Amino acid sequence: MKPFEWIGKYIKPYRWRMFFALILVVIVSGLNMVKPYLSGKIVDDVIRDGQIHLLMNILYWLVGVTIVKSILDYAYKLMFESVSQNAIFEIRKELYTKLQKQDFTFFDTTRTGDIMARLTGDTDAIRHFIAGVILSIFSNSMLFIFALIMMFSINVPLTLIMLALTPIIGFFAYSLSQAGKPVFMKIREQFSKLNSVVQENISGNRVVKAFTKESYEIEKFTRENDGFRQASLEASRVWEKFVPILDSLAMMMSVVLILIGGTLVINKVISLGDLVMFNGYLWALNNPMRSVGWLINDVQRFLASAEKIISMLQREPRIKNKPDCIIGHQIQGDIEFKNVSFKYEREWVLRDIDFTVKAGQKVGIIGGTGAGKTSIMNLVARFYECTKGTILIDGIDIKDLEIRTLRDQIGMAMQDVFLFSDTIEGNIAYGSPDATMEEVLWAARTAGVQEFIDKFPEGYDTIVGERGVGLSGGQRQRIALARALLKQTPIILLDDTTSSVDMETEHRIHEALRSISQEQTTFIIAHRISSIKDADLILVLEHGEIIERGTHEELIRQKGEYYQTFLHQYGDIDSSGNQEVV
Ligand code: TTP
Ligand code: MG
Repeated sequence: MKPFEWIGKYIKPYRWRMFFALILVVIVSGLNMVKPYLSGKIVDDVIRDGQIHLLMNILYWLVGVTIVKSILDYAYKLMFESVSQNAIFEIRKELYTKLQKQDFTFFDTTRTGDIMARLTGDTDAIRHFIAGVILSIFSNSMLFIFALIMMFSINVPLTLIMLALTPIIGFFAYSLSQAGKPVFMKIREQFSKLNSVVQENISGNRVVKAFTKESYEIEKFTRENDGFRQASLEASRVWEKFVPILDSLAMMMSVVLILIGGTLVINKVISLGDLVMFNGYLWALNNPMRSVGWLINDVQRFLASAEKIISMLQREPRIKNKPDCIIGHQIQGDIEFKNVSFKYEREWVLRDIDFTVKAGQKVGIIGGTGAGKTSIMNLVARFYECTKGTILIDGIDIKDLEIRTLRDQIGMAMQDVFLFSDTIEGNIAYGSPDATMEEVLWAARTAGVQEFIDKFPEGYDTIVGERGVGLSGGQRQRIALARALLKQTPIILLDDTTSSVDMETEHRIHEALRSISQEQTTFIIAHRISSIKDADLILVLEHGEIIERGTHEELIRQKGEYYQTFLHQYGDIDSSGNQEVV
């Protein structure tokens, strides 16, 4: 979609308001002609002809016109502002809604700064275009036309001469805008660099302190800060070079006018009042020419911002509902991976993954770092689509299920826990806003949140900071677990959820989990054997492949990779694999 056509869509609901505002602009431009006209009248009728009684009338007119003009000015500016604010309100809303629909791949490949820029700087460029640029183009054109009409009515040749001179101002103004363009672009770029340095520094403040890199960070900031200063100074230099030229040209036009106009007055072709009038209209000829360069820049800036916003609005997520997807299916919990292979980009991350889980069974997944455990979870929840093979839930290909139907029935505790800056209770109930306090407490007890909650004087009402600041890693994990459990879904995915809690607590949590999740199909990813040893099926993953599978006992008997891990974690106390050890 073309930017102008696109923006028209947002202005259309307010077309009458816009139309009315434009009418007011025409009236105000007309009223702007009154003052020079009356000045001419004063010179001719009052001063030359001595009709003193007209003076009061003229003054009344001047005051009246000024008041009406101010009121109308105020009214149309407000109208334009309200149209632009309403339009960008819609644009922001659409952008944000689109953002919610985007998949993991989008967020993997788009920088936060870019998304923020679309929602702030770029939408502001759109606002400026509607409230400033459109208005300015229209009102300048009106002034130009009105002034020309008035000037032609005074003297045609003089008007033609003045008109011939205006393109010179236009040319210099355009050159100024072209010279200014890269500089202003640089200012904006420098500003966004400055912003990202600050943003990263604040997010990473702990790492900065831990490695005592404060001075390095200050240096980094100073570099960008200086870049910003240089760019701004450069802009002033360009500006200061051209503005005197523009001013002098405007002055030259007055000189030419006085020269030629004066001669006409002496030769009695026009009156002195006419010359005064003419001089008054001259700015209405100059002004549009002076603005031309900036308006072109502003239009270009609008086009650039609009194109970026349009492309974000048009970007379709790869993961989306099929037109005939199954909505509202009540999941039982049978899960089957059929020859599933997967890559995020180029490298294969999972190869030929093949397993079946019956509803209510517990699956443990163990394997080294980067083996692909989290990726399996990502596929079950359809955060990414498998590259080859099929994933079936209750015999239905998950690509045929409505995304919401699927994800609403999956409780998930992710590996990198994210908590919102809200109360602990708010965080636990994030996915289940209708849950009663009893249910929240039950989830909290099961996940072991209850065990540490007394340490906080405000208990469940304690507000946790951004990303969970103020809590230990293990505490955060337990809140995330409670959040997943509270949803009471037929499928639960726990990714490394108890890695940061002590063995003792972990044991209690797993006991509690076993007692509550009889009917729930549960995936537990872990590095510790203790977390998964009771699973109905344990998958041992290595470099994206299942190298061993079975129950704990079977795997111990196989004396393979799993057995080796077991020996590492429990020592050689009982290498026969007898259960007392674990
Ligand atoms: P994971 O599936 O994240 O590996 P893991 O969960 O088994 O590892 P850990 O125990 O450390 O949690 O990653 C498998 C590979 O996929 C790894 O090489 C990194 C890559 N990968 C991506 O390229 N993009 C992603 O978003 C993720 C999650 C992984
Ligand atoms: Mg992982």
